[in-house]
Amino acid sequence: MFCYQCEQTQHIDAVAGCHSLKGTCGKDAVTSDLQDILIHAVKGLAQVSHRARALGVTDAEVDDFIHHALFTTLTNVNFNPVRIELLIRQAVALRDGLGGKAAAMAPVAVPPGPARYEPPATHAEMLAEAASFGVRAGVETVGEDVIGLRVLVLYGMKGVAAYYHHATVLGFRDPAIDAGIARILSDLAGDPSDIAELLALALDTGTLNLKVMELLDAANTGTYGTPEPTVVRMTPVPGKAILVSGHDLGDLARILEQTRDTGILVYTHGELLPANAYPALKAHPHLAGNFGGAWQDQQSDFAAFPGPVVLTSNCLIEPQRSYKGRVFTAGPVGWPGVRHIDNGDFSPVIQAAKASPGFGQNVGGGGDGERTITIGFARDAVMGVAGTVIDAVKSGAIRRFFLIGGCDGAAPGRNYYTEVAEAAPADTVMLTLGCGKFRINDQDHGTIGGTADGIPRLLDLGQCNDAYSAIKIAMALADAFECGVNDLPLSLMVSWFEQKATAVLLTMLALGIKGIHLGPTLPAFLTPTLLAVLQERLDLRANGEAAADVARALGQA
Ligand code: FS2
Ligand code: SF4
Repeated sequence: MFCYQCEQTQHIDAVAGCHSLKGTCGKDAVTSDLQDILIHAVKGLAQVSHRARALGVTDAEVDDFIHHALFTTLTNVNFNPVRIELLIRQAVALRDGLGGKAAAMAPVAVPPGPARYEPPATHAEMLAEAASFGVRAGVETVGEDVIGLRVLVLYGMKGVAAYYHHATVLGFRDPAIDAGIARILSDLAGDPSDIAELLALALDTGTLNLKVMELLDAANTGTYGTPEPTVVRMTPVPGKAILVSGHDLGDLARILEQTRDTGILVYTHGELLPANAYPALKAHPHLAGNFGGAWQDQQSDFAAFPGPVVLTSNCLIEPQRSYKGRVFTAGPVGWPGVRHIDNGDFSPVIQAAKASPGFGQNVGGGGDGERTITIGFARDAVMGVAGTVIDAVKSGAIRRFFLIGGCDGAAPGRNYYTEVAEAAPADTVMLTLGCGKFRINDQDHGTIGGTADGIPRLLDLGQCNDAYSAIKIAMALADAFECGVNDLPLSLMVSWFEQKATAVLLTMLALGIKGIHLGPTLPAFLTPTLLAVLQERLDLRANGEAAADVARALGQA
């Protein structure tokens, strides 16, 4: 196996990457190799889909398969080699079916490369070929920079696929996005080696991702309403309970509907915390609040939860024996031996909740009392008070905005984001999003001016999927001040972990947003040459010491 797609990749040898028997995330070598083959097969499907589209032949099943299959290969999503192998064979079957339909319209030459992949009959034979499909195959010929750019595009496309998947399961799709995904993957299938061409492909990926994030925003708000500032209970209440983790609002909505009037309470976990701010979801009286913290805390959170846990997307960590029997996966997620719900019917979860003890009468009665936090400052909530915010900037009451957040992880360097929030002075506003918010949302940061009705100093924009809100707020502020986004009093302290963050980074680069601090460490696949290009063109910065970075942002250093 070789994988270096996420921030927690291993740094043991000269080339950083997980390449022993198991990655840091718990992905084993067989699953990793099969995921490489799946990517190869999906590229082949995209080659055929791209060419078929030119003949007017499209297939929604193929389009859906592509983003679903890519999503299964994201960090912390699917660890089940049996399901990955099935997807490989399905990709080839769909490719051949689509190729046949296209050939009926006009003779189509099957392009060289992944479109000609034929999976061997046996699992062992399939694995024996895996090395030739690894992300670093051919590095001796094309060099590290070309490989780095190819994977930058591939990982960005994985993020695009994940966001698009969340939109399509709510019934929102866009033929132009399907075409864009097929085109970029098809281009990648040709193993481009020209640096300028690859840079253009990376920016195309960022531009496509902006479209996808816009569609996902429309899907979430169109289906569940516009998030509104909401006080969320963080301590549980007595009763039978289900915990829902991941990002998928649709699965959470289905669970809420299917548990209506059963007496079972539903709690969010991790990246589903923002779901509590959507009007149509919080209207369910049995959405009882949030339990636990970010994904990296799940082993203690899930062990302590007295009921079933549903993972609707990343991030899944190896379930411990003490709670594995209560874990369910849904959608693209998988772990061997963990029950999977793939038809939207959560009855097995409800049965498990009824059979579990639930929270007893003494729950939440500890010394801390009831804990709450306020969330729901997506773009409409922030822009609803735009006049007040703009006046506060003009009067000097708000000196600067800091966007602090993104994907989180367990690495010690991630304390940087807590330290940035601590160092940010009282006349600054912090925007946060993603699971990185859990580093800063358990403290009271007060309000601008310190008054009860002042602008809160910490505004939670939502999931990492809501990076679109942050971009729209920045653009609206730039319009209001008649300047460019790069001229705003705004510093971007972005934490990255997995491939959705790569997609968002490419979007920011495509928009020409400069001066992003990216950490806690820079992606291992970005070579020194590529980093130099990004630093020169976009002033991409590595994290320094938190207080010094804040002082520099404020012009004090
Ligand atoms: Fe967090 Fe994990 Fe949201 Fe990333 S729950 S790091 O994949 O998607 O942010
Ligand atoms: Fe390693 Fe990250 Fe790949 Fe897992 S996803 S194998 S931790 S680089």
